[in-house]
Amino acid sequence: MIQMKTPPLRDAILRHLTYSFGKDPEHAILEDWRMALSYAVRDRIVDAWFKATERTYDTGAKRVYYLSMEFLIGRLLEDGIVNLELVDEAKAALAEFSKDYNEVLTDEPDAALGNGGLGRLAACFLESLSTIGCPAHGYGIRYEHGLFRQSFVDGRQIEQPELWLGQRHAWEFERPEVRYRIGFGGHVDTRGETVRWYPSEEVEAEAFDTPVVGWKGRWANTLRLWSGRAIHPFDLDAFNHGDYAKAAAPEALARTISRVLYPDDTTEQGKELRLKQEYFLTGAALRDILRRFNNQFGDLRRLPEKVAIQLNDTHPAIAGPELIRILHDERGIPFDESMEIARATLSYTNHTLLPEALESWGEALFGRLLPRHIQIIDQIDFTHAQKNPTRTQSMRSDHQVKMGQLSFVMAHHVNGVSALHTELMKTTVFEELHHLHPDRIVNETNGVTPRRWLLACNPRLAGLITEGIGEGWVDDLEQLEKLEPYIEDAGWLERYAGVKRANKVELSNWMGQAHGIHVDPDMLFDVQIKRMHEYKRQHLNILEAIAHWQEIRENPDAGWTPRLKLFAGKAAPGYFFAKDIIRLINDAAVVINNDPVTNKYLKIAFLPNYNVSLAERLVPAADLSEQISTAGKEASGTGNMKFALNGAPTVGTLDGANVEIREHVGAENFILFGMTAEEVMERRTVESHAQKAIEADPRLASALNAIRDGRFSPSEPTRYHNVVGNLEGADYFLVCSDFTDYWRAQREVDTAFADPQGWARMAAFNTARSGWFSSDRTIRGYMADIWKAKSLLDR
Ligand code: F58
Repeated sequence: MIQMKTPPLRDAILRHLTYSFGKDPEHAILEDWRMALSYAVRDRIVDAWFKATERTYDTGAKRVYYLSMEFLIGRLLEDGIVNLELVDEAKAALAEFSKDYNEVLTDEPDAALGNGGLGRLAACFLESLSTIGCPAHGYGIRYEHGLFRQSFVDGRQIEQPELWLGQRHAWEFERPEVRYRIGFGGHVDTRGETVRWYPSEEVEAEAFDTPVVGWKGRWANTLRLWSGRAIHPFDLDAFNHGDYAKAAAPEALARTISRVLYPDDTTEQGKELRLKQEYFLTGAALRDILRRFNNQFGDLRRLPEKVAIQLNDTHPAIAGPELIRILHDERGIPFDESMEIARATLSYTNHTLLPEALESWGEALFGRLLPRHIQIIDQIDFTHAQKNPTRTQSMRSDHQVKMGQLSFVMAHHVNGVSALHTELMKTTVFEELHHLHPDRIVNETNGVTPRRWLLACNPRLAGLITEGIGEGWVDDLEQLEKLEPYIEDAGWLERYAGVKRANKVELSNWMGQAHGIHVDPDMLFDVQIKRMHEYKRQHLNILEAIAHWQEIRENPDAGWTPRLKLFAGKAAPGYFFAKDIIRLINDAAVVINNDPVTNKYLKIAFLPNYNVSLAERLVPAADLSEQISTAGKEASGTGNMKFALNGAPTVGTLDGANVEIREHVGAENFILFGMTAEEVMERRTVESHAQKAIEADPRLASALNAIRDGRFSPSEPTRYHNVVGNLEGADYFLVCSDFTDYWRAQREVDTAFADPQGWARMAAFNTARSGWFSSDRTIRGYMADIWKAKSLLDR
């Protein structure tokens, strides 16, 4: 490899400004500066990247492939700067040109190539894989439009297309030489033992690579995203006949496949495209993996020894049948052996037990798009049934292809994402398969990368920590426990509280400037930020706020703890109930914030367009973390970990990773409420459970009445009848039944927050004891228990 001397960052910026972008400092616009700095940082990442690639080849090490329909990476410039420890140098270099560091960083669009936790987890994992030095690739889709942009008009969610590629993007390398043909439809030809699939439609997948650098630039892996292209991009004949639309049609059609990220709703037409996207990603990734394997090792029987493929949920589950198809149909390996090789290579992570979120495909659609794969699935199913004669459930029932069953059977390990969720997998969706394969389900509780979610987003706290215990915590987060003795030191605790206060001031200023929302930073910042979903129960939160408001009005001088309730989150465009909840929160905010009697004590704000960058602002400034899902429904949660780490105690149920957070930080530093998963199942069997809860709690009844009477929607009093009707009726997520205890827990919070030192202690214990929730720990778990992969860094 050619070794070049690394120029000072300042010189590199200037060089790129001049020669990559053709601008001098006088004429450069903000975007030019952002691009020049990004290229200067990227150059250094590339050096680490080449070294890592070379070492992986030289050692012949096993490689990990993480297949995911989503990578919610957000902005990348700060990530690179922080991991390469260039913060001071970058600030100084920009200052020389009178440019503000933060302004340059925030010029970068937030790449929202994911919906929520599942996609963000994939991004944290990539960073941890690089920090650990495990050879790995992420494979995904290069969506032209990520998750929609959200704004509010009269409190209602409006969706607009997201345009992250509308500005210049600094991080990807186009690989025009890496292209694969991906087919759909057509027919299957069987001649004796030989089976061949002849697709009727083909598109090309083209690779775009983004290097992902780990801590201190010791290692870098690749995120390879596929973009759709037409094989024959242009119909010259049509063009010559003057039909310009027809001439451009092949290109438009092929590009549709990587055009937009699915925002989690399902129309029939949309479903076909989604299935195509899933096969597009998986087919391209497998060809690429096998090409690389073939170049280095050859013998396909060694695939499981050198390759571990992780399926992020069932979305890439077609990998099982596709790998068998390649091994058997194309390479001539007997079916059963192909199935065993595939199974020994694949593993699957489950992220949800919600029945409506478990993927299944109508067999007519599936068979039409993937005629050979549906045959292979039947053969997998048959083989599995023969080996397990007591089996009752099949991969095909009710004219549906069940992707969860397929993924389970085709994986050597299946993991849950928190301890509770893993146990529930064994007793609910995968009960039968678990009994047949008792060693297959394992737990790998989620984690978050401390580089982004503490060091980068909360520099004040990171500084205080490093001052006390050194910087070892950054890639060994459990070292945070060394902070515990400091918590007993009143002076240190005051500084810890000062950090939080400064973060709150910074957030308040930003909210004022960006959104015209003015708040007092001494209020308790109570934050619920996540996708909008009934099981996450944002409506429980707003109901409690309304009840609280009513109580303050009745007795304004009772010494209330001032509180700001902050919300952010997007609802799937077709999820009307969730959109009603957004509107209700916004409507309630108008009335409550304008109430002169109460607004010293209670304010509500819903910040639009929640994304990774907004989370990075909110997490460091939160006093209280709302994790209030119906027990048994949130597989893990990862926002809960970010808040705990940054010193916001949780008010929460015993759900997902909340359970483990409470165990780690200590029950006295966690505000628990609500039914357990077991009690939830029991409660559902109680007739009129919601009515009973309402009759027993006048505060709840009164809050529901206010909503029903149009107190927050005077121009349209019936606006929330559907919401109230649902809560008083089926109330599947048990909002009413958990209300009273939630109310009690919130008053416990009020009392605790009124003692600033006591609260700071709780917060600091949350930080000191959250080290276990690093995604480095999670990835080490996957490496040891599932992938059997090793780090190539000498430590
Ligand atoms: C989330 N799932 C879980 N799905 O809800 C959360 O508890 C967990 O912490 C996280 O995964 C990581 O394990 C999730 O984010 C999605 O966004 C789906 C994407 C595809 C469409 C349906 C939603």
